[in-house]
Amino acid sequence: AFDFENYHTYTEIEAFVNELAATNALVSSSVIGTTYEGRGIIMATVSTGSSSTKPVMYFECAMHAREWIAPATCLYIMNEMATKYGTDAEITAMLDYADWLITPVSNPDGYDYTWTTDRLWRKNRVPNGGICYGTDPNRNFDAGFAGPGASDNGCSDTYHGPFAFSTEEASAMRDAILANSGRVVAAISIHSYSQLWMSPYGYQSVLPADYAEMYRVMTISVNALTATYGTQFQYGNIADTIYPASGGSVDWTYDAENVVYSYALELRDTGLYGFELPPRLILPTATETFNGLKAMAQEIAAKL
Ligand code: 0X9
Ligand code: ZN
Repeated sequence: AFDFENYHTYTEIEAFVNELAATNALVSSSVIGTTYEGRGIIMATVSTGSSSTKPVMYFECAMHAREWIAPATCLYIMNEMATKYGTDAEITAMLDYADWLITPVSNPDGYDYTWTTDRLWRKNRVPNGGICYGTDPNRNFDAGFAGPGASDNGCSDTYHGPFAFSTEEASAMRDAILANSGRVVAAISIHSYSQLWMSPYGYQSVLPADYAEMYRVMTISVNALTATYGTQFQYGNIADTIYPASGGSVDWTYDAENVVYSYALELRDTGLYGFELPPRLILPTATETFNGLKAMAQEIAAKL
């Protein structure tokens, strides 16, 4: 059985998702894009019906390669959703209401590179012509593209790329969202670290029209997360809570597809271990995060 208390290579993660799809009637796996180095970006759909028209909750994990707690948390959530339908009342209600789409490793080339070569690599692995590699896929969405908090230097960790959606990682997510256009009610981008729950915008400090509702649900979600083990999260809009950052996925899902519950999360910790969170903290982090997301999903179901 898959070991949720340790980190896994992309090959292991792909095998797990495919096996879950083969053995669990609620789960199907698909490949939403192919990276520069030829890896398939795998997405799991957890749904009670194959021709569902339910609302969609989209979870994008590990757009940044080194943030290993993100894929670990998303795999835990995927497994909980898939294996506790019909026995756990909350999970049953969530899957009766919505389909859950989960991309556990949104940037597999970068993720693989953190296993083989450089543990702290962040971007994808597209060559930039000179000696530097990689575009930051979370600066590559068409939402304030090439604005504040993004670099036009291919050697920078926040390089936005030559044009919006130049990366397979960002365009694959765009296409997966557009394939469900009108159904997506939540789009969650999972990162580490800093313990933050954030809403649009990142590209400007101006608050969106839906900020009051975004903030209301963030408050409830963070309270549920904190109630689990006492972990403190700050929350608010991206630009003021962490820093201005343009071209991010959740600004795009909000602006382009009107997804009000578009949130970017920074999971544990606040810097003691940083990106290298010890494996013993995977389950506590995943559990509290899932509790926050369950509270969010319940609010959305009650509101919409
Ligand atoms: O800089 C980022 O992309 C994120 N922080 S991280 O340390 N994980 O790199 C924050 C992203 C905020 N979200 C958007 N700008 N959409
Ligand atoms: Zn990140």
